Amino acid sequence: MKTTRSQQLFAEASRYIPGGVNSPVRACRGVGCDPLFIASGQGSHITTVDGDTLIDYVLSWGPLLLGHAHPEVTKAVTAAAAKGTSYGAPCPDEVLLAREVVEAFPGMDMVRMVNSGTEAAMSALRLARAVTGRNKVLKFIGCYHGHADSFLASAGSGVATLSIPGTPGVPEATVRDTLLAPYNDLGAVRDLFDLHGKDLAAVIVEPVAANMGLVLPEEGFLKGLRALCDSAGTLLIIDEVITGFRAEYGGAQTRFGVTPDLTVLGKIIGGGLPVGAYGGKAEYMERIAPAGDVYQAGTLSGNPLAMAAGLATLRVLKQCDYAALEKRVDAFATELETVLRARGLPVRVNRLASMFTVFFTDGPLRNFDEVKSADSALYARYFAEMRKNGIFLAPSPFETGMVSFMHSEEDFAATIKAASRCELG
Ligand code: HOZ
Repeated sequence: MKTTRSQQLFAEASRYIPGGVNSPVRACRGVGCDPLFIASGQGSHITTVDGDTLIDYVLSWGPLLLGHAHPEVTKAVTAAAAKGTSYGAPCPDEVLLAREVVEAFPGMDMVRMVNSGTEAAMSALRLARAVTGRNKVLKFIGCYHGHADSFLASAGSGVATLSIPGTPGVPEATVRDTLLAPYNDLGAVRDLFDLHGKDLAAVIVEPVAANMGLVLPEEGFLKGLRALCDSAGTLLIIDEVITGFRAEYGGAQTRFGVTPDLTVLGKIIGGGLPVGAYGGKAEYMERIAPAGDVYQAGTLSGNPLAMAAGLATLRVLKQCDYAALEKRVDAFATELETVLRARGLPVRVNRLASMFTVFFTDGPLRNFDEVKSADSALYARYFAEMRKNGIFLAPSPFETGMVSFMHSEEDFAATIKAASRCELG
């Protein structure tokens, strides 16, 4: 069989880059395939270096809610680039984007821009530790908050995809400070508060878990966390890297009516360029240097290109009809589930707003253990078959499908058709 350009590039990449990729999940090991190398993206589609065009439900793992190369975003980035790519000094768009972000989230008075979700989560935890004078953090099994030491224990996303067991390279003391509870299990959280409440700096949670596939919070879960944090003087950090400006404009915290002490953001606020941010109440945020004594810095933070892309993205999103997109995604997910079930497969398609995940199971999906009981070998076959039929899905059962405002009814119909045809036996 002829070697494709993607295969050639992957072979060459593997000589120079560990595993041939710059982030593990995209290597597609979780589904037993080689990665496709992408030449371009437009709207809801990507085109590979071999000239194949696919409907894209990865969307760079979430930021492209406006699809690839949206004209407003491209115009803003191009104009910014013409004026220089980095100053290492403040620029006007930083102020505008900060105001836009602060106004979108009810409990947020101030925000600090960084370069990735990992950096944002790591910095938010440092701030929570400084504010409380405590060290421990509680995270949920299967949730992913980037790759900082404190968050790698039982993490979702690539850690789950590659079944990486512990966290080699993470000091034992750091591991000891990370407490773990199953997602949606308030009882387990309560037990940990009973034992460690006075040492607990923060609880960090994905308000909708999106790094173990899409798992929804049960009624009362997020509010229960808020109440427990209040009773122990622990800060609640809501990680909206995936859900911010996607679950709705003001994020999942607005949708579920829970105000955190600190919010972690990424993806969409950079419109596809590398950005993260963390924000919250002024009394906490003013502890950050140079206003306060908690050090955190970055030459590329508030980068003019990234700020321009984020600002253009949020301005367009503000005019978008989120409810209409959610209704369309819901109908699409229902049809997808029906088509796959009609083939005799156990299947559930979880969905919320413009996110969805196909799980090959009939069982409940409340936490990572239940997610793991879904048939991941079947997901791998489904992924490969769909890709052959022009549909680009997350190359792991522990990730979430993303839809953009650019996805059309024709895209959905083509996806359903591919699902009804793919060979899964
Ligand atoms: N952590 C990303 C998904 N939640 C995957 C990033 C990548 O491999 O590109």
